[in-house]
Amino acid sequence: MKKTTSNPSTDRNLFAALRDAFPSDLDGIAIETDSGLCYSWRDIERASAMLANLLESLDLAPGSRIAVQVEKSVEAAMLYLATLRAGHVFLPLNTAYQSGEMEYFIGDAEPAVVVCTPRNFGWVSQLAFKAGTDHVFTLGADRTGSLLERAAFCSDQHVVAARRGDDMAAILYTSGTTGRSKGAMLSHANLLSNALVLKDYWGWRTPAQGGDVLIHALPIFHVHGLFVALHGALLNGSPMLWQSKFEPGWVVRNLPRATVFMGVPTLYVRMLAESGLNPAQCRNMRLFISGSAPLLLDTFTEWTKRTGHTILERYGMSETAMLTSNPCDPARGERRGGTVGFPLPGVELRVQDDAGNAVAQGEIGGIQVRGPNVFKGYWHMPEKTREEFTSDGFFKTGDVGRIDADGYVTIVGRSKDLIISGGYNVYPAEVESYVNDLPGVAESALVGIAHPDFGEVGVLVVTCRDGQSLDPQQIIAATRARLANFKVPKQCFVVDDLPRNAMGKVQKNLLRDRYRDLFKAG
Ligand code: MCA
Ligand code: AMP
Repeated sequence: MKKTTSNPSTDRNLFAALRDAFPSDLDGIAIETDSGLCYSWRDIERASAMLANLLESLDLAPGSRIAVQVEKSVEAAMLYLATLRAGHVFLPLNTAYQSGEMEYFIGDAEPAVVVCTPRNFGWVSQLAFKAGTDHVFTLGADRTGSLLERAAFCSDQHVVAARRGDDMAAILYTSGTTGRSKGAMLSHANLLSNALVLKDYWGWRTPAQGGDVLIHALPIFHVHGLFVALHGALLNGSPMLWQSKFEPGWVVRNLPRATVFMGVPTLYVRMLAESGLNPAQCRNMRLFISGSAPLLLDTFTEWTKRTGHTILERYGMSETAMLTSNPCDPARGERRGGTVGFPLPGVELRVQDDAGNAVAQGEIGGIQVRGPNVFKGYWHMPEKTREEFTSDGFFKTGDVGRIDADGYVTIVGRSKDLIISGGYNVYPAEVESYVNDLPGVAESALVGIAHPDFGEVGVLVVTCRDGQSLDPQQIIAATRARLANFKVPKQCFVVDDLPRNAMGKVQKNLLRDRYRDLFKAG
């Protein structure tokens, strides 16, 4: 496990730092939801204390994993804070994951506690008990379920568990290019150092400075919504307008009440389709931030035309949280569309060729990073961890890019075989391995094709076993039955052969060319 250089400001429990930033008036509104509920800062303090006390009452070993697959709700966010507060490790899981995917995560992470939706209790609890989990609770989006019923009996006073910066705070699973998903272990200091840097870099205005208000519209089971957005607001004592599931009309209607918005490119594309989006509606907005996937130059330009605001694009990973950002402060430079800006303060970023040599400025190569935000390693995968770091401690991102003369970083592609669809990652190897096992399939290839809404989507190309026939719709239906919905190929083609190079490797670039215009309008 990699060691973080000890820094007194981040050598502590992340929750304690977030809590210190709450405004002095604890009765002010911290979160207002799209269903009209209001939570004060005191509510956050008390609810996270009660849930932390519930976790402590279970007598778990320090650093136990708390695996959570629930719909987005303020209570789910409280459970995250409570996990930090009690000194355990939060393991968020996308609600789209189905039983095969969940079985792997639970089996691999061996959580002491699993929290699922009341609807999924039957099958999730079965998987969890089989994997040795002692406690399974339920939490519904409407505040129902056994978790809150049990927490209601717990004290609302709680002393934050002492944690060192190097202690693990969360595990985020990111799929592997081959085979198994990897659990990225993030420490309190990884997350806190990143949140502190972003607070300064994005110029968060404290309540005393007129205050920021964040529209929180992203899911909270990935880095963007759970860390970048939530930590940003909490560490600044900023209220949030909270949307349980992104709906562009709601966001546009609420823009006059907000100053900061964060989204993946698909959210911007969908908001641009709203007729109510105009400069007047954005009059109080200070900052629009995009990340998780490439923001098309068209979207960047169109957004400025429609709103008068320039989107700030930044770049990060589950393993590292945020790495680069376009400037917020004009004194640092302009926001350049098509680039992801500069390495954040404290982040060292370099571009190397395959032989491990630095490329000349402006040349393309593999992006490598080092810094206090870079993760501790992959859960139970020391070999894999070693492979992904260089001997001098840089993490190989698998992204390909260049740095221009002004220092702006541009991502031009990926060396990893990954499709980013609407901000979610789809690893072709995972989908292909499932499809290859379907009756009648000889082999398959999943390629990422440009899509006007999701940026990129998976298109599946399959060949039949001799003498058999395949129905593309049935293949898609089979993937829908087993894989998270965002991994389901948007189209499937049955072909005679897959194109191969001299080494026998499938030439996915040729398939991408063949289907390039599949989703183009007109
Ligand atoms: C839903 N569908 C998708 C996706 N989402 N297909 C491909 N890619 C997706 N992302 C499917 C649904 O299953 C459905 O299929 C059909 O598309 C239409 O669903 P729709 O109702 O339009 O979708 P939605 O529920 O509105 O979701 C779209 C969404 C969502 C709001 C863009 O995908 C989303 O919240 N994305 C954000 C992801 C995110 O937060 N990523 C951050 C990762 P069918 O009709 O066939 O059933 S953190 C990260 O990447 C790093 C570290 C970073 O830098 O931030
Ligand atoms: P994940 O580890 O699932 O969070 O996905 C991280 C990956 O998302 C990175 O390695 C990049 O390939 C991609 N990514 C994140 N932000 C951006 C961005 N602004 N532009 C292009 N790719 C991005």
